[in-house]
Amino acid sequence: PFLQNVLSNNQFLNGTVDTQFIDENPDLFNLKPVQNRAQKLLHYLGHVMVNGPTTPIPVKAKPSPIDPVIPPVPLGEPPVGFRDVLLREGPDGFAKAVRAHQGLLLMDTTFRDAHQSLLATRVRTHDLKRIAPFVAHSFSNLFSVENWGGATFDVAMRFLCECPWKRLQELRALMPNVPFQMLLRGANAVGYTNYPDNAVFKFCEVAKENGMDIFRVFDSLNYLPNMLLGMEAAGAAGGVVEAAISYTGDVSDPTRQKYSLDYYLKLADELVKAGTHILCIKDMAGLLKPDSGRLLVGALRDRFPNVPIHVHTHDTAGAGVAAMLACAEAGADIVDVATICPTMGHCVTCRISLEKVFDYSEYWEVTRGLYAPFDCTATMKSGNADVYENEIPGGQYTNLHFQAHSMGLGNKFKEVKKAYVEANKLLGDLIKVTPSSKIVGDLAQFMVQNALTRAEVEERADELSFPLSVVEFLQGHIGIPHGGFPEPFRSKVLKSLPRVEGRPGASLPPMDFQVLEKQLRDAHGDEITPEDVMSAAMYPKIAEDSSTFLFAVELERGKTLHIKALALGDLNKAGQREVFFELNGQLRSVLVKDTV
Ligand code: 3PY
Ligand code: ZN
Repeated sequence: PFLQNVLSNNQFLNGTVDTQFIDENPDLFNLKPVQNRAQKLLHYLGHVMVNGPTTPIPVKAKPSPIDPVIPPVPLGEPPVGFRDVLLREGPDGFAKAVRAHQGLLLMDTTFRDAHQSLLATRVRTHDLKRIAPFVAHSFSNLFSVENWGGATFDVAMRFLCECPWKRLQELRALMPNVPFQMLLRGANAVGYTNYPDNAVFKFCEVAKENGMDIFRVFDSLNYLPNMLLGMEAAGAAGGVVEAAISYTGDVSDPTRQKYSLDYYLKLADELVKAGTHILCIKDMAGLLKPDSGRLLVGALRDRFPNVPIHVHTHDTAGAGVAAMLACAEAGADIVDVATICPTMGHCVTCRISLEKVFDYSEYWEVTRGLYAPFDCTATMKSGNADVYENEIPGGQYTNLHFQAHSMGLGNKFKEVKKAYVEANKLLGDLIKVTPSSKIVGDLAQFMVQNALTRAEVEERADELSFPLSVVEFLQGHIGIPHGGFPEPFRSKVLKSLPRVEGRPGASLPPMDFQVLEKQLRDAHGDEITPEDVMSAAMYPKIAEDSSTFLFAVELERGKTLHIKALALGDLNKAGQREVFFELNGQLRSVLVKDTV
């Protein structure tokens, strides 16, 4: 409005403007407020709550209009499953029963890792809940359903305006018989950097109270002190501890010996010594070829005859099913599957009704269509064996591809992947998984953007302005990589910057949950739960912005709207939903067309 006023001012238009102009024309400041800003904002929020976020996306794909068919579920309680053993006998008895079980067991990753990798983590609680009773009734003999942790916590709050805790509670109520499994990033919990120790312990405690059973604990550098911390936290909470060794390189390749068979076996020794209930090989990039899987799992089986072995993979190159079957033959007790990849349908050896698998796959095939704009297949049309070279983990592979397309740099993806290989070498050949994979990715993008080769980066390391994540990694913020930090690169980048000695969490001051809770109560009223406190502990800014809490929107200086999302109404005949808000203490509602 100020500019409009200026542009319609005669004196201004005549060009007779002097320094007195502003003082002599107070009318310039008669700014009419834009009307209905609050109502527009409520409409926008209502739209996001009903139809999901409208993230700018690089593809024209629209959500499919076809409604998923929810397969029928018999009346009554679902059959008894492995969770019954866990509740009766505790984590030790559960691990014994798993090891004693004849035949291969499955973990279904559809509720977490599969959509994290293929649909940008966007599957909403709504679609998970619709199929949950069917899973409980039809697949009661699953080892577990992986449905929480990893990136889902962050994405639920950041993009879906959902409370991750509510998701866990609701699924627990619908699937009482199947163990739930989550991915805990060790000392990084469900975040991207190390938290104080007490935050990791408290997080596990609250997760267990909300129904979590099995904690897959990894560290992005396989840094043992961080892994032990996460394992201790999960164990102290009463959870089943599944220590996961992140796999990279190729154990069967004599020329790739930084991560050799001996390296993995020694790490496994430490994890078993620390009392892990289950040992996991976490092949987050899908690098485990059948021969390597046979070699690694066979050696672990011989060494630890009593410890259940669980193998996780991705199907980036298309060899996932072959690798999992090789691991099973070599003695793995549990492998991971999804309705999508490696498909559950292939695992016909697993005493799961094929007919039920068909219904399940059909539900997800159609539901997947609802997420078409986020589907990696929108831009990625084939398997990618180049993952054996670049070792990019599944979720990051699709993410980087998507990002390159969003920026109109689809043709640069190959360059980004090549730079990723070089960045990894610069950093000393790391295990690459969240968050170390992001650090390598940030360095790769920095190299592409600035057209720098590895040799140039090495030579000019003391003068370049590296991404913060790279600097912090070199400072030791997420732990110490196998083989130590790369020198002289590290010293050249850091110069006199401080270095963290040893395990980062050990030198972080404990988090004060009482203070945090009080801050939340002061800002949002008394309905703050321990779960809200944990959300704020993990992601202070995002939890604040998420619909779990009150929004405070400052329209202009001194004019703040306090908005609380209250409820979503049922679908009316016109295909709309009424969305209820509290706006500055008063009840308001908007009607929003449900386009999903
Ligand atoms: C995560 O950390 O979210 C992962 O899925 C790592 O593989
Ligand atoms: Zn994975």
